[in-house]
Amino acid sequence: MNKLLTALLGLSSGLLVSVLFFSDVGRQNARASTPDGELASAAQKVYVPHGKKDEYYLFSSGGHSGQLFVYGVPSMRQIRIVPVFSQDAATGYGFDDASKKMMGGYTWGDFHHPAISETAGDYDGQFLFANDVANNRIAAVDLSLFHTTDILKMPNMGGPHAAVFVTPNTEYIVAPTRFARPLGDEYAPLDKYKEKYKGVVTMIQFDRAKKKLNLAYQIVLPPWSYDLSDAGKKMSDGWVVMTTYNTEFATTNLEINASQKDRDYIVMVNWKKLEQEVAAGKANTVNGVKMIDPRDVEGAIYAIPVAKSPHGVDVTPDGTRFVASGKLAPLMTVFSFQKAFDAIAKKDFVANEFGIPVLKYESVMEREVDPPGALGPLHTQFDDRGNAFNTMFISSEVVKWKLDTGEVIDRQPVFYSPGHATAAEGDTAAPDGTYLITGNKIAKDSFLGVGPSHPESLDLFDISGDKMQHLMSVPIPPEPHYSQMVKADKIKPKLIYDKDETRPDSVWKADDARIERKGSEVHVYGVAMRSKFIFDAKAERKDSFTVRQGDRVFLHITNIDLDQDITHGLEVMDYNLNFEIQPGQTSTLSFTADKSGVFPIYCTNFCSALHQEMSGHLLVQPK
Ligand code: CUK
Ligand code: CUA
Repeated sequence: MNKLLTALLGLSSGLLVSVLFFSDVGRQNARASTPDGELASAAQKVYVPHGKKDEYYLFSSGGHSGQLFVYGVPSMRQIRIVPVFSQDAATGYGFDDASKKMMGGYTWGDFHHPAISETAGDYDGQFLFANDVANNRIAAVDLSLFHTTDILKMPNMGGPHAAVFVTPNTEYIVAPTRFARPLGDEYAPLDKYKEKYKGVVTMIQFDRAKKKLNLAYQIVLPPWSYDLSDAGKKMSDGWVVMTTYNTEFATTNLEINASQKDRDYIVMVNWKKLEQEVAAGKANTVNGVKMIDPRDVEGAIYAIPVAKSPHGVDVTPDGTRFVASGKLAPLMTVFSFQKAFDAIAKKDFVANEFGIPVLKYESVMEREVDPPGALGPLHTQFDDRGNAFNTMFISSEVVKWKLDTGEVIDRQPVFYSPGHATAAEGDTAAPDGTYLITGNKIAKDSFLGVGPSHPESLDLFDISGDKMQHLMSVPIPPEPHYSQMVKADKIKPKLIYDKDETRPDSVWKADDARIERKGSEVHVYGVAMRSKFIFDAKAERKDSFTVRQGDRVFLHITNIDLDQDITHGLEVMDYNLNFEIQPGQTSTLSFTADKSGVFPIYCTNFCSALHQEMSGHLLVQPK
């Protein structure tokens, strides 16, 4: 870690450690001396008594846990963990047939950036999209059920880190890659990096009615690393901006070799133009996906020089500008879309890199914002009064500044080392300007010790005044990258599964529970209800069933308790099986009964006073 930071700053590691150390002591002292009145005001602002609900949902990425964490703001109570890319024992996600198939053989993911579906540049609260940087997948979560409904595997990609960002009407979910790789899963030695390796952006469409993700087309790019991206809105609608690093084409020791040049690039791509060209049949097919080279399309791609190895790039709520965060350069750079459009019209190019026209920095840059001593800017968020908020990873603070003038208005310490920040509705066309949350990588002394590794944390700020007020810190499992904060009334959770979610294998009446044998396949169409399982309505013991060793068993279980929060679970002892069935839901879990004997089945989700009695037996007759 220190080595990395040293490389970032070009400081000796001893000096760097002391910089960090002194700044932390300063923070601890500042915190200890907070006046009682301020503490009481902070406590009052986060206290949500029972019977009242939070104002906002916070949907936080779970990083390498692969899951989605749901919090209420301002209480910061964790309400739910929604399994997305990783198996989850409690719900049976990744174990039941449908979710197992959706996960495509993977058992985990690395989820960095959630994106709520948008209509007219505003969160519409219907779906949330997630990226898996490790296994090149994008997921869709249905926010009425808080359930992952689809996962799409993307070919030709090398880790969709700069994903996912939606265009203003969710026309596309945009997923640029982090690592360049040879296209079509081909082999090519690293010596051939510049010729054979490619960067790729995947454009995905989402069918809201079918709740399905579809690969639309891919854009092939130079073998740079694409770090973050954002979609234009209003006057910049139709464009996507992306930060790059490693324009040095380093293939080893990146901490040094990818930080050589003073400038990397922002890449601007016009997806509306590319969409037309793809529709006109101008794309090749690589690995089964339509792929277009934007250099073949006039006006589709430009590069803008930016301070070396930038991290976040964020489009302002009005869509007129985008802010790049320096990471290795201690400054934020504000670029103007209008200036970029003018420079393009005037062909104000300074170079051509890999066939991409490079716009003149001075022609597109509007201002550089360089607060003294603020180090490691990573991400930018916005309020409704023309202010921007930047996380500073190294100097461990949030900086509030005016977009129009670059004037720094406030700086507040963060505990510690923030990555992203999330403002209320902060990346929409209409931010709220109420709360800001930082996702912190280091907790150090903040909480009771739990061994050598500490939790990550979230810091909550009230940003409604001129000065930000730190309200509280909460520990969070790894790893908070980006999150989104959406007004609570935009989310419309269902109380029970709809009948239209019903599948052919649902059973709605206990009397219809039955067992059908097809050769060596045994299909159990059963129900779960308070406080029993009924697998076979005609059997003497309705809650038990018998199969032969080696049979393939399919448990299709419907929870017929159509009542809020009456969830059942079903385990099969010694078979390593458990899954959950929510009210009105039908789930299928299949397994091979390869062990003979008697295997108790019980409900794993405490559902009634007679929950302990909710049980039965699987009997497996030996061969
Ligand atoms: S990244 Cu984590 S701090 Cu993956 Cu969005 Cu910037
Ligand atoms: Cu059903 Cu416990």
